[in-house]
Amino acid sequence: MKDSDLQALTTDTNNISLTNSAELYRSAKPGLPLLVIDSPLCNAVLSPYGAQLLEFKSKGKAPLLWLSPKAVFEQGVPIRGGIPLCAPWFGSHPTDSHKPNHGFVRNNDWIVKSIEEFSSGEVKLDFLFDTQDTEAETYDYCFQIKLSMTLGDSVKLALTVVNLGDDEMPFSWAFHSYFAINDLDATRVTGLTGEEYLDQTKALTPCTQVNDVAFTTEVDRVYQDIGEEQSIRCDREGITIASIKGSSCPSAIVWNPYSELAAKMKDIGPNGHLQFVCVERGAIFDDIWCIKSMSSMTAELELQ
Ligand code: TA6
Repeated sequence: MKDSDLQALTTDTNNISLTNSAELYRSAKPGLPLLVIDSPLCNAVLSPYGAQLLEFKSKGKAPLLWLSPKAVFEQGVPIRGGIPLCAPWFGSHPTDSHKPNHGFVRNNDWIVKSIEEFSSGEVKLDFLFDTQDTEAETYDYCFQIKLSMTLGDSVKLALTVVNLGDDEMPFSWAFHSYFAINDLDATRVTGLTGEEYLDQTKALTPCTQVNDVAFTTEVDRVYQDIGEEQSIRCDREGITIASIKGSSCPSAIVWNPYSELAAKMKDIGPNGHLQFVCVERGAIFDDIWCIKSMSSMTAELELQ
């Protein structure tokens, strides 16, 4: 999407401005265009590249999301932090290891279809991704994704995927949300106790989540067919850092790379793992969506 198209969309709004990652985050030029929201209810930064919410803070509250200080703002590279959307596959491609991890929609430009401001103070942005507009990728299926974000006291995401092809389409996806924390030892994820999970650090060994999820080593767990709500808590302070509520998001993934892996990842780096946990919601593995020809499926997620 051209900067001039984005400029045209933002000039009519009171609370949204267009800026560039090179200026905002002192990232390498030319950087990526970003939308900056300063509304009565929240502050947020979004990237049309990946249709990714990068920062979100409702007024009077702590920042909800973590954006890596080492994030790269460059075409072809996913932005580390915020809420990347992984799709149409999760993790490595099922048959071709050369294809990008977590699919290609987080690594491509989306169209900003509309920006609306409501008298309630909420701001709604509609993003569109269409495989027919994406020359960079060849893919067996033809689809459109509509992603609506309503930003106010909370983040409301609504995802609709339309299968434009003649055959049924498998579609794996996840909102790979990075939540900001400041006390990893005391951080717990609730709402998954008693659930079965596949441990990605142990070649997908099946395990049972005995207590709330704690982080004393690398955690990379896939829970399937789970309940709607989880939360992230800080036990030491006795506070809830984030609430996560999904509808038609049957899977959850909980990830923290811990010290060794974080240090090896260029866009996280040493001690970066102390600043975030990922609690992702979507439809992966056995929960994968199968969308009939010319049909759609929809999911919603609310974070606050
Ligand atoms: O969701 C957890 C995970 O799949 C981990 O296995 C880890 O690799 C992480 O995502 C980050 O993946 P990325 O491709 O963004 O580096």
